[in-house]
Amino acid sequence: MSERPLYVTRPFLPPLEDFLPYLQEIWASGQVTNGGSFHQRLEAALSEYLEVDHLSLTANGTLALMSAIRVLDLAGEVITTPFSFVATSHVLLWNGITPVFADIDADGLNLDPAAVEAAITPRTTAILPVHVYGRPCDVRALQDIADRHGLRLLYDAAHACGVRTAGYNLLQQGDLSVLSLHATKVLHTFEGGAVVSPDARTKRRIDELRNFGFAGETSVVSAGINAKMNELQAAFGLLHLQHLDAAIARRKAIDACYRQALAEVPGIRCLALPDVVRYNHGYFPIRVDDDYPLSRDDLLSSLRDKGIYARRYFYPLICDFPMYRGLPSAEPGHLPVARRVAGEILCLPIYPEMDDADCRRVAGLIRAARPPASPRSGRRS
Ligand code: T4K
Repeated sequence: MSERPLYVTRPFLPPLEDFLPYLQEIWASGQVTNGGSFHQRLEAALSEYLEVDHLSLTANGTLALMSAIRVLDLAGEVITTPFSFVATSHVLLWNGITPVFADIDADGLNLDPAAVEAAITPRTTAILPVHVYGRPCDVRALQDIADRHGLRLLYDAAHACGVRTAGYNLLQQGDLSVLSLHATKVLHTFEGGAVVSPDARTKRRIDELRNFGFAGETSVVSAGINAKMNELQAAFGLLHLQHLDAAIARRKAIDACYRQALAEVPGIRCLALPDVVRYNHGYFPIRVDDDYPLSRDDLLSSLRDKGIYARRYFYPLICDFPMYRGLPSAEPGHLPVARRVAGEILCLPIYPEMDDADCRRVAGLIRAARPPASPRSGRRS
């Protein structure tokens, strides 16, 4: 009997009948988008869940970042990480801003504050760090740098929904934080995003920007965009939110299962769990180093041959894509840690629908790998 394929993630989908009452309510109301009742309810419920006061839902995380950049009035150069999904830098280019790539730290895999400070020039207006895999950046060091140099600090918290930190709220760091609620995220609305603002005034400006800049029926106060979340998405988010804690608990169990099963495998390193009150276990990255019998890419291929679709989040580095390659900060040799990590990283399947047998199957295949008969392929320097 062939075993079921496993993907790096699968969107949470409750039984369809659970969603039908929400659809019926939308149909009955006739309001399908533009700030309807589900939109308002999800904004309130998600704010409460995340313990933030000023949250704006958006159509996706990318438009949330675009809106945040506009509200902060960023220009010139913005220092960011090359080890992220490409949207993190694309939003800078779309706003006419030059991304300046700084290296990451080898353990946290987030922007290294020392590298950020070294990258500051007179044209720098902001820092755009990412809490990669929901692992918190060194928020204190980054805030200190921002304060000393008069820079804005915009967090790409696309992966950080549901992460709880001790003594501070991760989503209320810096000037603004942005979430993604894409289907691949721990909480999703098919496509979706959110901006967490520090105060009501900033939230109002984000709300205006996501709605073409309208401040009233006949008043347009900014050159806004259409970044609104519709009622179907918002209703789904409201339903998903009810299952989120259980889903994160299940993810945690899969994480523990992998750690145990991979503990003794030479050349495979699980990242240390971040120092947080609750992690969201949105990803399960491993690092594949030279002590492993296969290159990272050969391991990826051998898993795919068995129907296990792990992913190289994040390879290639953003700075290696053609639209960034020519930047001085993208030069080979400038980002040694990020480059090494991007060559070793592999994200294994993790999602609530998986059971322990799925996890042990993946780990078993990784443990059982033997060196190929022919010379290695795919190993990055
Ligand atoms: N900043 C960061 C740090 C981000 O990671 C992202 C997005 C953003 C900003 C931008 O936020 P959004 O504008 O997207 O809200 C995925 C997602 O499309 C993207 O949202 C995410 N980061 C990125 C890390 O991953 P792909 O190209 O890897 O997705 P895809 O379609 O290959 O899906 C991965 C796997 O998930 C598939 O192999 C199977 C499974 N899957 C996916 C979808 C969409 C399903 O089973 N069902 C589905 O409907 O980018």
